[in-house]
Amino acid sequence: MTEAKREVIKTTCPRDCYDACGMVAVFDDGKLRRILGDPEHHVARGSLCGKCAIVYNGVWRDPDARLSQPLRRIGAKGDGQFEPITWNAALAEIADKIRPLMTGGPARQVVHAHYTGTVGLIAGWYPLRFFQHIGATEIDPDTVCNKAGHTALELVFGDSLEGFDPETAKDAKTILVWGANPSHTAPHMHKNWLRETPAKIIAIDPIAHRTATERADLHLKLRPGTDAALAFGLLHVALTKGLLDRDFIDANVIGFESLLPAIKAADPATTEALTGVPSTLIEEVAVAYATGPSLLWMGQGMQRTARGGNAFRALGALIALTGNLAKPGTGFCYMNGPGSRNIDMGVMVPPQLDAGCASVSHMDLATTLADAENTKVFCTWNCNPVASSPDQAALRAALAREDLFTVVCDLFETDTAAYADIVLPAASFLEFDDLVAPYFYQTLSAQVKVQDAPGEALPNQEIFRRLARALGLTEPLLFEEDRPLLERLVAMTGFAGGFDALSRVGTAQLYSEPRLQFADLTFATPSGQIELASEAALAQGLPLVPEPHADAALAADKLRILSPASIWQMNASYANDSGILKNLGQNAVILHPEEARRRALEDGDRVVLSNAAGSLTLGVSVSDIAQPGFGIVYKGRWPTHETAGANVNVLHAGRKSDIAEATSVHSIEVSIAKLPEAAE
Ligand SMILES: Nc1nc2c(c(=O)[nH]1)N[C@H]1C(S)=C(S)[C@@H](COP(=O)(O)OP(=O)(O)OC[C@H]3O[C@@H](n4cnc5c(=O)[nH]c(N)nc54)[C@H](O)[C@@H]3O)O[C@H]1N2
Ligand SMILES: Nc1nc2c(c(=O)[nH]1)N[C@H]1C(S)=C(S)[C@@H](COP(=O)(O)OP(=O)(O)OC[C@H]3O[C@@H](n4cnc5c(=O)[nH]c(N)nc54)[C@H](O)[C@@H]3O)O[C@H]1N2
Ligand code: SF4
Ligand SMILES: [Mo]
Repeated sequence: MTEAKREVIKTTCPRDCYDACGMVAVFDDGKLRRILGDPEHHVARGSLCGKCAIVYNGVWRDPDARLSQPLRRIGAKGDGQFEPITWNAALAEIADKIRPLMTGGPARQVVHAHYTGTVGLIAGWYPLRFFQHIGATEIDPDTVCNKAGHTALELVFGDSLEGFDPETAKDAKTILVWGANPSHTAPHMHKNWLRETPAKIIAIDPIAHRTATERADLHLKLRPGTDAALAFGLLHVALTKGLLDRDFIDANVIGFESLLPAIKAADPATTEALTGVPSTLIEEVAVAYATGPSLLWMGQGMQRTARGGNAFRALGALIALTGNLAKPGTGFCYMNGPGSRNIDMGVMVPPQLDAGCASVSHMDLATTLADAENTKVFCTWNCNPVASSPDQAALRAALAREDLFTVVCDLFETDTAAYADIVLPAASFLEFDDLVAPYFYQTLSAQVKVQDAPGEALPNQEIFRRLARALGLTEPLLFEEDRPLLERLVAMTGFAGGFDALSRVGTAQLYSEPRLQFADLTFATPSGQIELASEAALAQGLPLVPEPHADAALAADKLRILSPASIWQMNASYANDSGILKNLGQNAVILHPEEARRRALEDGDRVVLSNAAGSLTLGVSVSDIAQPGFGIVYKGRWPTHETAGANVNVLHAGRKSDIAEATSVHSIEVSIAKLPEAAE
């Protein structure tokens, strides 16, 4: 027997994930066998996360499961009945709908929603050129995810997109993981980065997730929505123990005096009463963090609350007043944007293309789509709103509008695609070249084609080039090819040898030494300093300084619902893989044993969660990873797979956070009622 000739191609996972794993596609005799973690990649170290190991060798490579041809609707909206059509016919039909909206100024009646289905720099950004050029209305992508945090950090530090360099963990004595769950959302950081650092790890999260239980030396199990009060409590201890950094404050910080009264009032007993965190732990963590050097990982989960922006500003005060910045082993990380590698995304979306676009919060998606006068065409790409966006019932009703022409561009026939007039099949990251700028490490990675796209599926960028052509547009930037763009983006980072050289190594380490965040101590705020007191905030209708806010406890008959990331799904991507579905089991609300007892509920009971936005029937799962006062329902199920035809977003009315009209999905309140057996 002769041995198969084995070859590998390196590529990169472009999911919206901190890890950005290097991968290898393994070929035997020229046939693609498996997608594995790249053994040479510093993060993956030979293994993908459990979910990607399943789907990249499952539904993502199953040509029968993928969309492979453009489709035209033949049934009622929402039924998902389609007939295949040619690309030319599909694009001509879409162009016929858009063209009349382009006369006389920006085509704002064309509304588009997108997000991070892929974070590839080309496939994630290129289509924006088209929508900017025609002057469409954009559903502001970050408002469904992390915009409150971005805006708050911009107010305080002038920048939210340059975080600490993870390489500096070797210099840190303490790492706070605050409102993030790496065990689910950054699995290799949980597995390796947090295990290998010599620093003391402190998790601050209402949920006893695996990072809190397996990696952390201490876990502050605060009540949801009480982060700002906790930050002030930590500052109180630091103040009384003389651990504030007066030199740093004098040189760099505006607003310390305005915050002092609230800091003085936030003694440990008061803070314990507000947050539920024992005062001894508050003191211990305050000393550890303030003594430093300390890193602060600012999770996206914790700003998805009604006062999430205020909470982030309060954390900004904690960082600044303890001087945990601009020294080895200090800093905060919300995320590292492409700019931390000198990549100017203005190259991808040149500002001069903007023909007068409008922007609407994702919290207003359903009402925007229901507005027949102002919304005529709706296009989604890189996202699945029916599964992931708020106000699910209202959104479905709006999408059912006969006079709304809907175009859905995806890899799969999602719940959103079921409402499309035209479905456009997208190629996946395995099927074309692209670049990934990871948002934790400040590295640069190549995404390399390892197989052909199924049928006639095309990369996002090619789809929108063809649509521009069908519309008769002539702006050259709408037709720029991928390759020169890839080369320009690589060149900006200073990596020598271009895209081909990068493809050979997979991931490039661009810096030889850990970088210092805000090394030159200049801040892009109006004053050039760290603004704890912010006139810009006042102008936005916010308080001048952050407040020690803690959400009040709910009435006894109400329950707060947190719906964070599941270990088996990537947002609502992956829930159509049979292996994933098997691992997920039945959808449930997780309740603490005490909470379950109080409501006379047991494991396996069926309950209805309801509020003004909608209702959802779920099983009960009793576990002490929750606390009394809230339940956990993981995000990411496909509504169509659920008996109720809905997922947790049917309970989210689209309530906005205090800053930037962003999501407050972790502030959902519901009533909970037990279903009699056999009812439903
Ligand atoms: N209840 C609740 N809801 C939430 C959240 C929560 O915490 N709780 N989190 C929110 C957050 S943080 C986010 S970011 C959003 C995410 O919400 P979405 O952006 O809607 O994310 P997904 O549901 O994963 O949808 C991504 C889609 O992109 C498709 N896709 C992948 N690659 C490509 C490609 O190359 N081209 C095209 N055209 N499509 C592609 C995938 O098949 C998938 O259908 O959800 C939000 N919703
Ligand atoms: N497996 C997996 N990985 C993912 C995703 C996924 O869906 N699945 N989604 C990706 C995306 S789009 C994003 S934005 C990131 C998000 O990454 P993370 O921020 O890590 O994820 P989340 O799961 O949204 O929320 C993290 C934590 O916030 C906590 N939290 C909720 N309310 C509060 C509060 O009031 N205070 C505090 N302190 N904590 C609170 C939750 O208990 C949860 O443990 O993950 C990315 N990675
Ligand atoms: S989703 Fe994240 S952990 Fe999983 S393979 Fe991709 S980058 Fe790695
Ligand atoms: Mo997100």
